[in-house]
Amino acid sequence: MKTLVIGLGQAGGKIADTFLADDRKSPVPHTFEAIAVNSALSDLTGLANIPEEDRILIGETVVKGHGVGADNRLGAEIAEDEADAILNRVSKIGVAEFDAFLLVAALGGGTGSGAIPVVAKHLKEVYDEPVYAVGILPAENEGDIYTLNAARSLKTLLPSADAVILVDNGTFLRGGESVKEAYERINREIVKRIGIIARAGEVRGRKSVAEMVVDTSEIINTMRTGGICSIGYASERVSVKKRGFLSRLLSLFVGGRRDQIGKASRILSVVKRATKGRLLLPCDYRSANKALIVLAGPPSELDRKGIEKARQWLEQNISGAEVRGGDYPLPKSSYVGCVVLLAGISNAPRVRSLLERAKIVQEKVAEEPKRERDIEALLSDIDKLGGKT
Ligand SMILES: Nc1nc2c(ncn2[C@@H]2O[C@H](COP(=O)(O)OP(=O)(O)OP(=O)(O)O)[C@@H](O)[C@H]2O)c(=O)[nH]1
Ligand SMILES: [Mg+2]
Repeated sequence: MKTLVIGLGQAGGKIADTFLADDRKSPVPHTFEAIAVNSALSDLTGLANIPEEDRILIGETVVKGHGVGADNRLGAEIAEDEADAILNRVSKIGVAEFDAFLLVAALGGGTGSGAIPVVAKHLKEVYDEPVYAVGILPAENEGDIYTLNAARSLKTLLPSADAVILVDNGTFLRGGESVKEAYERINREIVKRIGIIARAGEVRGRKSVAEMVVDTSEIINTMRTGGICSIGYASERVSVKKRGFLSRLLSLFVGGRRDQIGKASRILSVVKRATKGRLLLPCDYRSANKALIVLAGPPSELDRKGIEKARQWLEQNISGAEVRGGDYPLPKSSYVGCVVLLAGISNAPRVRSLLERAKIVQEKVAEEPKRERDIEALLSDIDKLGGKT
């Protein structure tokens, strides 16, 4: 699935930049192209891979290239005012060669959080290609303003984008580690998982073609339900023996079936681990409406029956009935890796706790002007040093 990534704000820009770096090293390059949009000049200059002409500075007359300081209402206003500049760049890159847009932003900040629903809305108005979003949720300890920003941005984004893949920064923290120390790892994890899904159906220049191809329409159909999506990943090392003709012929009669059963059960166990393990957004996988499984690895390990069995297992366990599956042959790999995309999730405790906290913060913020007025009123009762008034 050829994808145009638009990174908004600092986190979005860094992740878009990582998508490009990863793409150029991959066996199927040019599956991703990327643009970065920001109101902070230094964030844009800090990018390493996105070409200069694809870095768009917005809001220069308002914030003078310094960012919006976590004010996502200002971020949204700036993006609305300068939507034309973003759309012009998109049309110059040429949308005809892309199958989908992928907008990426942290929902807790200002620029990306405010801009992401605005850009999604404008793209949907102009283009037929699906608009997907990756939204980064703040870790729980990042503070109230991030929580409120994320809740407001998410509420606006969900109806504007075709589907929203959520990532919880808090999930990936190791003991004692700060969120900042984890950024690079989280960003690589996002890019790896989405990269496998998008590249699986891209057969250009590929030596090994998949037995069960995951084509673009299957990804689009899985995400069509919209709503909240999460992505899981698990892998297992395999030893791929180089066998001669005689040994392969012999294995057809002796031990061949046992070999296949071994591979099939390995696939089922990797798929189960990817589904129940560390998802980008922790959630109850059983509440998903649709799912897509992509198995990547050496062709000899990608047992068709195993994938089918795993697909059936997931089909029986999620709330909806549509589970698609396919393989992505990587002849040189010594791992079998599995990506599971869960779409239309209705139960994610982290989203619930974020929205509950945001409601309390919103009420607190609404009360603040009243408290200020109270002090003013109290002060007016007090005489100045010089006497009355
Ligand atoms: N996963 C991840 N999260 C990040 C990264 N950089 C910042 N964040 C998170 O993003 C949120 C802040 O959003 P930013 O992207 O920095 O904000 P911005 O869009 O640039 O907006 P302003 O700086 O307010 O103009 C916080 O929750 C950070 O923890 C990153 O590289 N990766
Ligand atoms: Mg910033």
